[in-house]
Amino acid sequence: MKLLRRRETPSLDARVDALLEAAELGEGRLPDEPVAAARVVAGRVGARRGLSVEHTVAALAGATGSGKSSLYNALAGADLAAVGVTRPTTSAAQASLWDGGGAGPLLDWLEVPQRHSAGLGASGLSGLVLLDLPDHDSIRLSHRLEVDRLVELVDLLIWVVDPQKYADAALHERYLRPLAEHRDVTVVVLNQVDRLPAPAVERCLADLRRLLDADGLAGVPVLAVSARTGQGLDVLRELLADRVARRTSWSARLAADVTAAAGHLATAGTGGVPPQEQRTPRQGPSERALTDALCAAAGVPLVVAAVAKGHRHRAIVATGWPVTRWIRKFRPDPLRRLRLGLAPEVTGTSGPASGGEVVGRTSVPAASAVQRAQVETAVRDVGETAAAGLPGPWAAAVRQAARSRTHDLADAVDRAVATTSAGATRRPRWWRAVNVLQWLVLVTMLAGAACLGALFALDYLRLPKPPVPTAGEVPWPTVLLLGGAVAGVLIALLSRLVAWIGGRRRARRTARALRTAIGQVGREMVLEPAEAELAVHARFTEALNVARA
Ligand SMILES: Nc1nc2c(ncn2[C@@H]2O[C@H](COP(=O)(O)OP(=O)(O)OP(=O)(O)O)[C@@H](O)[C@H]2O)c(=O)[nH]1
Ligand SMILES: [Mg+2]
Repeated sequence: MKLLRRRETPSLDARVDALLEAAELGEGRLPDEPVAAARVVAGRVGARRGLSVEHTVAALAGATGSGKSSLYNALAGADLAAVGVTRPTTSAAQASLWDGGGAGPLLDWLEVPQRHSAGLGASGLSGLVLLDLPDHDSIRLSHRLEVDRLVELVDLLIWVVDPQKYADAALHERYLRPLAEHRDVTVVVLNQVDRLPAPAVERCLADLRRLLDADGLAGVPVLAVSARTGQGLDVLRELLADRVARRTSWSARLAADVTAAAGHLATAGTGGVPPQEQRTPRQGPSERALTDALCAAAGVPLVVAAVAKGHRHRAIVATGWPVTRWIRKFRPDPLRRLRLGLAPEVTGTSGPASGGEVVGRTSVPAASAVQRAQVETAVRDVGETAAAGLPGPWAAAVRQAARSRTHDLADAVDRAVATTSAGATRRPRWWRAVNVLQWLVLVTMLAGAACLGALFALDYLRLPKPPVPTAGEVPWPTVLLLGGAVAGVLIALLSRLVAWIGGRRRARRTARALRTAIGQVGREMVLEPAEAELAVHARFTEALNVARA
């Protein structure tokens, strides 16, 4: 049960950590203001919890003349604060302490030097630090700044209003509405009720409650009091005694601060739009389109054709008829012409993924303007797909992340092409065997030719000819010469056919490998940055959920 409750409501520490994490993740992606505010709140939590948690700082805040100082004096039971007829009267905050031992550093942190001792334990307010604040709607800027500063720091806010000005827009719009999260540490006091007839007090209270409901402060205690006659002060004292005894206002206030700061961060992140269900960018049509565009821009069809042609070219050089194959050598290797098929000179570990740099590029023609535009469109589409359903700033961050490495894309793809095509020059083992066979056949042919030459010479010199063995009618040297020639040419033609098939297969394999390698580059340089940004957003949302709990 305990465990369950802990999971439902994380500790203040856990919430602050989550808020800080969300602020960190939002840095540079969201507007600066809510990010900085979240950090300030986290700092404040650390500072306040290091000070006396045995004391509850309650501040009397309100418009000039509402009777803050009068209430302050009435609660303290002494004329500590000046109550004047000239407005505004109070210009600096002062503090009244009930059993204030140990509250010094707390008041130092609050920067309230004026302190009074209001009494000891018997009052039931032991541990209360009551502040009388200047007027929040002051004509004096210093008053407003003092109020704003302390309203951010105190544990409990007591808003003092009077029957004339309780509906004042300045109070509701500038303070109460933005502090809606702080309803657990807010009390509203309608002072000067002695100036109203009893039925009017009820009407006034009902109207005030309606306004507070509209401010998001439904359920906050609203008390009718009179500092002059003492009416309702008992109830106020009781309420304060209860809050002080609980000693939880400080943490409730900080928790509300964390909730509000997290809420502002969330609003900054979503622009008020609830995040729709997200699609994962991987395996989407946009990835395929990106790979297509990158392959086209990298000249893959050209490379694949060159792989097939290069394979056939080298096969002919290796297995052709030795008498004519040398002619081939004058023709350039189609693959080498693109500066491909050579092991790339990589100054890194290996492969395009290592980030190693290929010295010089391949000679595959650069992508056309149309192809480049298609790559750009595909990259944008990946960003759009990944950002789909994300709210404004996060969608922008994801789109930006998808584009972030576009300038390196062409080089990375070129490296992938160079590395992948390096494997396309492997020489099949049968080439060597056929080559040996070709030379054997040639030697046989030459032997036949030599024999015939010798016979011709003997004949020319009119010398007796030795008996020449025959195969049927045809003498063997002739069989060897012609048979060798025919066999050489036939072997060459057959090899060509096999090489043609092999070239086609190798081209197909290379096309697949190139597509995989280029797809990998696209994934690393476009999809993964976008996904990383999506993960940041997911962590941000998760952190905010913890912080707001
Ligand atoms: N009738 C009546 N008058 C009150 C009551 N409380 C305060 N006053 C009078 O209202 C005037 C203003 O009171 P202060 O206590 O000085 O008001 P304040 O809110 O501290 O004003 P600033 O210090 O200027 O912000 C004084 O003349 C008080 O006597 C009350 O409950 N009933
Ligand atoms: Mg005053």
